[in-house]
Amino acid sequence: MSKPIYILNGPNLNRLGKREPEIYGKATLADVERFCREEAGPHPIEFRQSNSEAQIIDWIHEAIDTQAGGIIINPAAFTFVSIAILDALKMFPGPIVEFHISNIHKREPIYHNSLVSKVATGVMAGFGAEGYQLAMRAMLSLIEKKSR
Ligand code: CA2
Repeated sequence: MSKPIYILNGPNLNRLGKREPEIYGKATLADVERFCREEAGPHPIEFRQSNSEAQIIDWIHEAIDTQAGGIIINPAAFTFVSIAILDALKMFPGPIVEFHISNIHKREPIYHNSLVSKVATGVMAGFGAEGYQLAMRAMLSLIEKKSR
């Protein structure tokens, strides 16, 4: 049985599709979960969202303790400020894909310095909510390469 891929989403992403469609598009978080499940096929996934930093850290610990196959994480605003999430991710031995719906580098300077990028295997930004599918494809490929 393959090890599950964790898809962790940070604060405010539960509001996706309801505000600022010019930046984040019209897809809801439920649509995003569907994109991920479609791309993952039979590969098990754990799709989660929380507005709490502590909850996200606990889920990263869960991924470590259950030897998850990989983590795709959109830490949202925690990306730029959470040393605690960075420290938790450092303990995860598998592939990590940092994902952002918008191109954070095209935005205001407060969105430019990701702490999570320092530990991510790869970073994706600016492909819209559908980009989660690309992130899942990238993750499956990283897991496949690792198992060969
Ligand atoms: O582009 C992304 O995915 C972000 O991670 C989204 C974060 C932002 O802080 C990052 O810089 C880039 C913000 C998420 C806010 O979510 C909303 C959802 C619906 C409507 C408004 C905001």
